[in-house]
Amino acid sequence: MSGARAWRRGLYALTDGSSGARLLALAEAVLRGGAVLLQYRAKATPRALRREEATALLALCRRHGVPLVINDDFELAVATGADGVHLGRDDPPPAQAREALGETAIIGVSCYADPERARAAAAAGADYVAFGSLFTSSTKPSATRAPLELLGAAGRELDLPVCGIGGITLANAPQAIAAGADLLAVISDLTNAPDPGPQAAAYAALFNARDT
Ligand code: TZP
Ligand code: MG
Repeated sequence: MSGARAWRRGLYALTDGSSGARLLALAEAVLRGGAVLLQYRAKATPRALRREEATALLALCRRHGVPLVINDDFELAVATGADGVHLGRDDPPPAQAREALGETAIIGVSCYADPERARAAAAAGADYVAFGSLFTSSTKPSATRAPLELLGAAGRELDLPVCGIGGITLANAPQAIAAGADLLAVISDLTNAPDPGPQAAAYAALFNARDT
């Protein structure tokens, strides 16, 4: 992916299950705003439509030089040519996704609040590890809570970007970054914003402020 935006540090925008024009407008806005990575997360969307949507999002991501990661379904990533997959405990193991997607694919693994799971993911070739929910999430209220300290500890131990997820807002994002998050995975604080574009830009600025 020559010309690709560096994806290892910054805003990781996740789609919210919407479809059609709303989905594409959301994706376009957050990409314009400066998201470094986009995840297609559409757990309730029928399979045929998922393929259509992933294909449309991939075209959009290519225009912005941003990788597209598919949640759960590495076969959809293979079928559409998306850049990677994000896997949780109910999904196939990272090694199986690597086999199917190849060496250059981005494979992310949910580690909840479990550093041992992050070690195993790193050993299995994950490209980033995610911890959360860091804060109370309206999208996934039942999610395990993960202490912020896990972010820094994992970053120091593993040579991988560390992603924080769950209940992240512009108000608490600086705390997560200070604790060691390289990537902030966000849904509702983007989709609930009056305009997701400037909201994404405000997240991007949090990282830029620390980088300079
Ligand atoms: N995993 C832990 S919390 C969460 C996921 C997928 C949802 C994140 O959404 P939000 O709206 O940013 O809290
Ligand atoms: Mg999953």
